[in-house]
Amino acid sequence: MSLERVALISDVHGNLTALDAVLDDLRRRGVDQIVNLGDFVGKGPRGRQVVDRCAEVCDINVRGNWDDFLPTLGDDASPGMVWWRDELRPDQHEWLRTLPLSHDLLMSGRRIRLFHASATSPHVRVRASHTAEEFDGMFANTPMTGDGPVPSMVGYGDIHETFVEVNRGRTLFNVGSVGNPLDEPEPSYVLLEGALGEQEPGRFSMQIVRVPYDVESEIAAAARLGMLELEPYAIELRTAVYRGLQPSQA
Ligand SMILES: [Mn+2]
Repeated sequence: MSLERVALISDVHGNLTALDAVLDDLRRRGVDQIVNLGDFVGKGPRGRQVVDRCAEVCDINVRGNWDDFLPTLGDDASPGMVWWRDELRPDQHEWLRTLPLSHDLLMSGRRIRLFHASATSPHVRVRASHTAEEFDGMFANTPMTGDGPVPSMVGYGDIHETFVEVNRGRTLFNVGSVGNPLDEPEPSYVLLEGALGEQEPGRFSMQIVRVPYDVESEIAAAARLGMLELEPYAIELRTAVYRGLQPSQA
């Protein structure tokens, strides 16, 4: 029996060069479904094209924290934020705000729950080094996730850092980031292989895939488009060092 392949991508953050490299990799491998865990916009220069591309090619799109707050910002926000907000079309502001916050998959008997940051909210962050309570919370039903069967696997984005943790029959994993990876500079995504919709346990695998792309061409596009906060973006893409941890550029 042939198995299905589901790709989980996240945190594209307006980096169209990285997204296209990952989509090309997906086409070559052959996937049956693409699920995007959110943060389409902000930080990078081409949120508008990224939203359009994802709306077209992803089967499921989930809302991230940036997708949730960016469209609601007023003109008193920082100039960088206003630039990212206004780079999007009004219909995209609306589209982002209507995306679901959680998505459940059944694959080879595994109940897999997917969301952006945590079962509480896209704005509540759970780091790779977390407490036991935070781990439990990722598997719990909440007003955000609804009352479906509780998952045995949970996948998320938000922290831009891949990891897999198995603890007493429950697997928590992070798919990392396509457009703004902070564990290493190469974009990551997760590929699940199994029998989609199948209740009985069966063949199953998950892998973390890394895709090289043209970082300098992405930075040049940001410069050409006049994106603000260019320097911290360039350092993040080249070195995977988060802007909050970069030496001050005062
Ligand atoms: Mn993000």
